[in-house]
Amino acid sequence: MKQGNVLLIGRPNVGKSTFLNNVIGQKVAITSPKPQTTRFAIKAIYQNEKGEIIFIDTPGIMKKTEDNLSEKINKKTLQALNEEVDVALYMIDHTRKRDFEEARVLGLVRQIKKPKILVINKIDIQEKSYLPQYKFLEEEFPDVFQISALKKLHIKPLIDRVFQLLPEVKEDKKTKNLNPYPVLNLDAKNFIAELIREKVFLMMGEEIPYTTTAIVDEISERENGVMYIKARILTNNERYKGMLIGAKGRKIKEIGSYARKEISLATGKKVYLDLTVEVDPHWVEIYL
Ligand SMILES: Nc1nc2c(ncn2[C@@H]2O[C@H](COP(=O)(O)OP(=O)(O)OP(=O)(O)O)[C@@H](O)[C@H]2O)c(=O)[nH]1
Ligand SMILES: [Mg+2]
Repeated sequence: MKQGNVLLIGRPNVGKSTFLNNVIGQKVAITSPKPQTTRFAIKAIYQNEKGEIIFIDTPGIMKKTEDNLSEKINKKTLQALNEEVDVALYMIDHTRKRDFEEARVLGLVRQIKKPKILVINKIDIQEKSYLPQYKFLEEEFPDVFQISALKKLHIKPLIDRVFQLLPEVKEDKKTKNLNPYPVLNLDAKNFIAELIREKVFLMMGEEIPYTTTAIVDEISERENGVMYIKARILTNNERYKGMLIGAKGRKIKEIGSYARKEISLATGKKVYLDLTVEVDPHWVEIYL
């Protein structure tokens, strides 16, 4: 069988995590239209009759910025590049112009001395395209695939090609995944915290997600079979806390209810989510 590590790399928002989820067939990485939704490398396993792929989804590399959050997140991607990689998927979004950020990612991709595939994502969008700006890349990358991660278009030929490029290993090397889900490097608490953070990314305006993180303190099963989860959203100042709570606590209720429904669906259990908002100006240093 074939087996290996496949790195997903690209600018923020190109659709790396959407691709991962749709290949695996369930949500393993959170997604949103906001940049650097992914904050650390996520490893998830995909298996079929040909073998197995350990995908490493990374945070999109951002332009150098002053705040230490994005620098810290960028570092996580740089670390992932130093891990053992058998194939790299360099994903681009043809609906966005090529720019300095893209050049920076390309520079990193060039340092990877392993087979690489250029993946042009979002081909379901036709109206707005800068594809000619990316044409020159086709000389550098022998393998080019145009896909739609969201609409699941042309994914199979890409996966087939990945398997061709992966090394052959003996059947007994098969990964024994003890997790109940395909994510290899997140436990239940961290996974649920990610789902909560996704709702903050989806339901709050531009700046707030970057000032927040989510922490799950407790998961326990109550006698009546209800899964009790105690979680906190941390933000770095009082003003954001107020916005997260909303008038009469409406916003936090909305975030909680949306998160609870998804956790319930994912676990097949009734969920009680005790969600609060706290100010912690040092969460980046502590939790990332
Ligand atoms: N139309 C369209 N939208 C897509 C496609 N793939 C992803 N998106 C959207 O693009 C946005 C970003 O997707 P993500 O999967 O979070 O992107 P990412 O590359 O993981 O981003 P970071 O984690 O921030 O680096 C989301 O709103 C997705 O729904 C696609 O094939 N077509
Ligand atoms: Mg992502």
